[in-house]
Amino acid sequence: MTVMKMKLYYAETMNPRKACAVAKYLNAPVEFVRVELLKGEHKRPEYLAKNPNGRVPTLEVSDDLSIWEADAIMAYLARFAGSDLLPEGDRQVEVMRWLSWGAQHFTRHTGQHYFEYVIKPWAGGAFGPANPAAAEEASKQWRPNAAVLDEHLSSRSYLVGDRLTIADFSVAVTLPYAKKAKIPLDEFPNIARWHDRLNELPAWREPFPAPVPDALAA
Ligand SMILES: N[C@@H](CCC(=O)N[C@@H](CS)C(=O)NCC(=O)O)C(=O)O
Repeated sequence: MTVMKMKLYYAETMNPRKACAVAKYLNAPVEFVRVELLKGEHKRPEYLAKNPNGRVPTLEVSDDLSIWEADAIMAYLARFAGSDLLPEGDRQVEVMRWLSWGAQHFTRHTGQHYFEYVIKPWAGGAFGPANPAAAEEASKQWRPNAAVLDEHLSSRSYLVGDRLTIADFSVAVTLPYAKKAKIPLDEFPNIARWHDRLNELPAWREPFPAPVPDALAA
């Protein structure tokens, strides 16, 4: 195995945002490598060898270890740093619960808004025009789930044990885009307050190492 500096392959989109924010928050020893999605760099054989899904982010740890899935990359970076962003014991189980819930019940729907109002305009017609009906349907599915999170946050500052963890970085990932993506965040004041608190972190506000193209800006 060749020892090398870890490389974090990213684009300025929502899933890499999690990995970049945690890398920046932890001041992790990674080299950021920008992947140009509109040029299809993520579908080239050399990239597919690191991540057969052809998606970003990917963390290349060594010649024979590449980690894909943003949540797993955050967990790896937290463990690497010995950080409480990934706590031990029961709190780790709680983190896993929120990661799973976020993917299945929260970001699944807010991600539809992000796709309609951020990704489609950015992709310049490759996915067609924004579909407001699809976003409205996503909001409908999202509201009962958002109500669960809003209630959870009514007596807490963060999702788990009242300390910042990777669960916060994960579940909140679409919220920087709430206005642009027309996510009805105003209906859930505790979620909005929680996100305001995350916005106090420079690593959350500006997770990417280079300027973000206007179309992808939060
Ligand atoms: N579940 C994956 C999703 C990764 C993902 O879909 N990334 C998007 C950018 S946000 C991507 O690479 N899209 C390009 C494609 O699917 O071709 C993760 O959490 O890392």
